[in-house]
Amino acid sequence: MKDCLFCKIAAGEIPSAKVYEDEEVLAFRDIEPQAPVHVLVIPKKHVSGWYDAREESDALLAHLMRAAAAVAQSEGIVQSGFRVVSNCGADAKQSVRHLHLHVLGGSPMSGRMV
Ligand code: DGP
Repeated sequence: MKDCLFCKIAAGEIPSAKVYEDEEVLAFRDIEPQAPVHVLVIPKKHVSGWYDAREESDALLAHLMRAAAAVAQSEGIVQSGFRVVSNCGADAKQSVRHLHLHVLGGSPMSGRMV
C-alpha cells in the first residue's frame, strides 16, 4: 500500500534490521526498542489491523503467530519468557496502520498490561 511505512520496509525501500523473512512475513528490530529484545513481525501483504483481517487471511494470521514464536526461539527468549503484543486503534496507541506483532523479552516485565 502506497505511503505505508511497513509496506515500504517489507518491499526493502526502507532499510530494517531483519531477524526473519519468508514469502509471507518479515520480522525486524523495532527502531525504538522497549525491551532488550523487541522485534516486529509483519505480514508483507498490507492488512491495517485485526478489524480488517478477513477470513481469507486466516492462514496468514496463523503463520504470523508461528513466525513470532520462531523469532522468540531464535532470539533465545523462550526459556526466560516473552510477550507478544499487538496494538489496534487509537486507544491502544497503534502508530503504524499495518498489522504487526511486537515480540518483547530479555528481561522481567511488569505484571500489568496497561
Ligand atoms: P505501534 O505503536 O504498535 O503501531 O508500533 C509501531 C512500532 O514501529 C513502534 O514501536 C516503533 C516502530 N517503528 C516506527 N518506525 C519504524 C521504522 O522506520 N523502523 C523500525 N524498525 N521500526 C519503526
